[in-house]
Amino acid sequence: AERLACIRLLPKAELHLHIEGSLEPELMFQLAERNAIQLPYASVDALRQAYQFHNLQEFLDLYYQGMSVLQTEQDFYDLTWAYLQRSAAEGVIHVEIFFDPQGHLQRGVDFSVQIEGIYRALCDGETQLGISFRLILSFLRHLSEQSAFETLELAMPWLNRIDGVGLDSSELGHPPEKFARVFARCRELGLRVTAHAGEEGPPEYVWQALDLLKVQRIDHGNRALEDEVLIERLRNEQIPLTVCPLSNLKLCVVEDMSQHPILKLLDAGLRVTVNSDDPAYFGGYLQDNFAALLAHLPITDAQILQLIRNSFIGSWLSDSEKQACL
Ligand code: ES4
Ligand code: ZN
Repeated sequence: AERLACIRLLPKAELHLHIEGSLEPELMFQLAERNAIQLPYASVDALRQAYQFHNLQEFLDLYYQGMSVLQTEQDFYDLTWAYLQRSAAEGVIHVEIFFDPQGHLQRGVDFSVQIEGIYRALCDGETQLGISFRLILSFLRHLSEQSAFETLELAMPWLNRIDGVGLDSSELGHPPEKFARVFARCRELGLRVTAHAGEEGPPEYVWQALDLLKVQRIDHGNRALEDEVLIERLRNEQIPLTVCPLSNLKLCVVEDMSQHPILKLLDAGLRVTVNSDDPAYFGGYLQDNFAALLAHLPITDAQILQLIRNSFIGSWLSDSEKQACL
């Protein structure tokens, strides 16, 4: 309990957070009512009951359904502001958040509505809560390369507010190579690049993310452990891994928290960070993820400090901003 109190007080960064995945059932119902949308659940409790997943796809089905209540700029603001308030209370001082524009465009919600709401909350978070931020446009990998290019085109007027791009959604069957040309264009535009890889997908997808997308981070990366040569590559280049313990548990990427590979990844010398991914769906925010590690793994104080330090080293803050946090 004392160690957890210390973790809460330490300044931390979160690098892997889908803002739509921070939509708590209570807010989902409020927004549904505000927008006259009928949810297929009788109550907040009934909705929470449904959060039992056997794999990534079962989660994604509810995640895309849940985000359908987000309609107005104010909805995106309220969503983002709620996440920032919770994070500030846990000692988070820097966030790098994903948003999924295609998940909203498909429903007729303009790019400008999404980004104006999210960005205004992020700016308020910086001034009122002292949380610095980066914003990451994530492409849905189950959609086509063309859809990703079209989304990038819609983002062009807003590139001054977007720091980088990511790649998320259904991993199996949608290898990084599908988006090599999109990511090349993004890099030409000066955007930073990251991709989900090795969550459910094989080590080959992590190789592709590195070699074809030329990513600066790997989101998840658990399955890299199946490939010694890949581990050596990740260690040599000190590629940050944004690991998400509670997410891995809820999506059955690991059988039990005591089986989580995070200590193996750390012991292999990789730049591992702890993140909450979709906290409203997976049972907790950053602090809850640390609590789960402490409860189920023989993690040392030095390892905890390393994870927290890695969250700044692996961030997209400038070197001088990082120095101020380390
Ligand atoms: C996601 Cl956990 C996870 N994996 C892949 N895509 C996602 N989108 C939101 N959460
Ligand atoms: Zn994720």
